[in-house]
Amino acid sequence: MNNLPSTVSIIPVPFDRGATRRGAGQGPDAIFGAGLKRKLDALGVTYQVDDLAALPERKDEAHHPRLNHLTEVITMNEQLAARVSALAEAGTFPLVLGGDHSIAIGTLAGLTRHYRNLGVIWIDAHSDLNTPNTTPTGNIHGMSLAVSLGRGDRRLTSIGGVKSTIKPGHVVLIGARSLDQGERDFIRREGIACFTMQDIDRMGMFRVMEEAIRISSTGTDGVHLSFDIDSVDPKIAPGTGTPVQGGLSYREAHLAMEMLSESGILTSAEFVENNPLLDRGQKTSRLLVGLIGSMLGESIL
Ligand code: Z70
Ligand code: MN
Ligand code: MN
Ligand code: MN
Repeated sequence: MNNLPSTVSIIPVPFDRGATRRGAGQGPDAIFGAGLKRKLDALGVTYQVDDLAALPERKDEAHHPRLNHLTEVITMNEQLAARVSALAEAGTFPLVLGGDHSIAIGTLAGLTRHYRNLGVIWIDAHSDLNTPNTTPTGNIHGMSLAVSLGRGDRRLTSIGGVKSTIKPGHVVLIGARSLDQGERDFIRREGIACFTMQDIDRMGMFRVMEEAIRISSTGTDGVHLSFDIDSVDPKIAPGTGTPVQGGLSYREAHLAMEMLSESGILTSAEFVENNPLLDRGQKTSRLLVGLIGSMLGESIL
C-alpha cells in the first residue's frame, strides 16, 4: 500500500535550547548522515530540503523563571511557524527534523494557520503538557503540546499570529510512561485520548493505532504526527536526552508508521529529540531513517 504525499518539504531545525542537555541541535545532520536522502530516493519520494535562517548568536539573555531560554525558543519557533505555514499553504507535506520537542510549538503554529481543525498524533514517553505553573524543570520542550492547545505563557501561545486552536478531542497521546502530576490533571480535565505503555501492552499496538487514526481523523482537515524518539525503548534508541525504560519496541514503532502510511491521513510530521552526542554510533539516527521510510510507504514485501 502506498499513499505517498506529492512533495515532502524537509525542514531541519538544529535547535536544543528547549531541553537541558545539548546535542539534539545536531539531530538533523545526523539523520541526513544516516542516509535519509538515499532512503527517500529509493522510495521514489519527491522532496526538497528547506533552509531556516540561522539563529542570531546571543551573548546574554534575561532570566525567565520557569521558562528556560524563552527568547531563543520564541525566535526559533516564529521562524519555523512562518516556514511551515508557507510550505503547507503550497500544498507540500512538511517534514520537520528536530531539534528538541519545543520546536513543535512552531510546527503546530504554522500548521494551524493553514488547517482549521488539525488532528495531532503525539508519540512520546512524555506528554509535554506542562505550563509554567506545573513544570518541574522550566524546560520548554516539556510544555509544547500545552502551548499548542493554547495553554501557558502568552509569549508562547501567541507564536505564529492568527491561527486556529487545536482541540483536545483531536489529540492522541501514544507511548506515555513518564507524566508529571500537572500533566495527568491536564489529560483528565481536557479528556485527551492517552494510550499509555500499559494500554499498548494490553491492547496491542495494532488496536491502539486503529483508535488513534480514527480519533485524529474524525472531524479534522489534516493530521500531524509529532514523533519524539524517546517513545522508543532506550535499548533500541539510546540517542536521546531523557531516556525512559519500558518503551516501544522496534516493531511497535514501525507498525505505527506503517499503519499511518496505509491510512493516508497524515498531512505533516516531525521527528524530534534525536541526540547524536548520546547515540551509540548511528543506531538512533538509522532507526529514524527507517521510521520515516515506513511512514512514507516503505513496506516489507
Ligand atoms: C518533564 C518536564 C521532556 C522530553 C523530557 C520532561 C519533559 N515532564 N520531554 N524529554 N522530550 O521537564 O516537563
Ligand atoms: Mn538562553
Ligand atoms: Mn516530547
Ligand atoms: Mn519525550
